[in-house]
Amino acid sequence: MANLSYTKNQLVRQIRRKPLTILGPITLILIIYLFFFSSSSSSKSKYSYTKKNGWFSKNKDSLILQNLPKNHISHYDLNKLTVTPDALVNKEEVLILTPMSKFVPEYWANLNKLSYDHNLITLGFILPRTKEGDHALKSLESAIKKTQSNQGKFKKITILRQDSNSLESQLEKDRHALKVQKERRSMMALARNSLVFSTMSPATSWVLWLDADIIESPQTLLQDLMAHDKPVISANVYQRYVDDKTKQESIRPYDFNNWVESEEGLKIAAGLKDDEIVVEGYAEMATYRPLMAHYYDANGDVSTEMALDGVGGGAVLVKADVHRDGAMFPSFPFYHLIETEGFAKMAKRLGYDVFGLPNYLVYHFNE
Ligand SMILES: Nc1nc2c(ncn2[C@@H]2O[C@H](COP(=O)(O)OP(=O)(O)O)[C@@H](O)[C@H]2O)c(=O)[nH]1
Ligand SMILES: [Mg+2]
Repeated sequence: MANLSYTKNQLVRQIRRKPLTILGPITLILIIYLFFFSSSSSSKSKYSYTKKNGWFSKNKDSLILQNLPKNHISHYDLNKLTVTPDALVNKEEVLILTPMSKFVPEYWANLNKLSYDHNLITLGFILPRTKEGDHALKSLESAIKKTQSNQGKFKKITILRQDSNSLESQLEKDRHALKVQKERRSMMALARNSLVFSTMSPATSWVLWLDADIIESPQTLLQDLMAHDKPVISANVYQRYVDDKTKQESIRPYDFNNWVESEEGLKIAAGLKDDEIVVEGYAEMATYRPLMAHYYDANGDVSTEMALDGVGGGAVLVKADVHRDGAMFPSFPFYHLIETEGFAKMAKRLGYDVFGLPNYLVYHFNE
């Protein structure tokens, strides 16, 4: 008893003489406790879902509001994800997706020359599980190693190996040309869907579909397409070749899947069975659709836009929200369309406009 009152008196005297030596550490411990435990103690649930807007909260204005606990929960506010014609200024992330059966070095060189900030670019590939795919994978991996050890490396690269069928296994079978086309396009659709659904992140603003055999484009491809601020916009895919007669280098249209629907096309579709598709470029199915490939004007304005109903997959820029809303590549007849043409239809059914740039050329490899 005597000891206790002695200690108490000593303490009171100490506080009177040098208050800071005792009260200082206590106040400090109190502040630390409040800082770390205030948010969890104030909410009833284990984790807090409220925005931290206090003095000390980190990333107050960033996309990731808070990561709790120990990064087990990531919060992304899709309202803060911008998709604007000023994409580079706004540091918008782009996902470039390529289904790849062959590795074409010129494609890789062209990709590396893109002038959009590579720190904002993620790449995604899907390769078929075939011998050709094995070969492409080796070349792609060694190209990636070189690029990623240099300046200008990409933010992230994902390579997927396809679990669905691909053309090699289908070649032996004897089929009607149109049927083969349907099978081939439907396999491509599955590959594209696997690719986009496995690689798109909550931070993706734009998705560029770029085929592995597009070997030449303007360095400003991304910025140029973004500037149009369209949900879906396709470049015009041409091909360089040497004219047999004149021996002159020339260009010719390559991709006929960028088209505008026609009365004739609709009439053909109306007469088809549920599981049948319309494919462009077959004499058996003359659709008389206006094809963007034929609207190229060498003297025309490169930024001329053209509303489309079908797109190819050569070089198409898509606002990521179009995919997020559910637009994918139907592997089944969707309004009698599949793959990229079915995608355009689906985007339109979701309320998005689809455009093409007839005078803006990218070039397909010439085998
Ligand atoms: N993952 C995957 N990609 C493929 C397959 N077949 C073709 N590709 C790629 O898909 C894109 C379009 O195919 P391609 O044969 O060039 O079509 P085309 O240009 O319309 O004749 C290209 O990037 C090809 O490398 C396949 O079976 N699986
Ligand atoms: Mg091709």
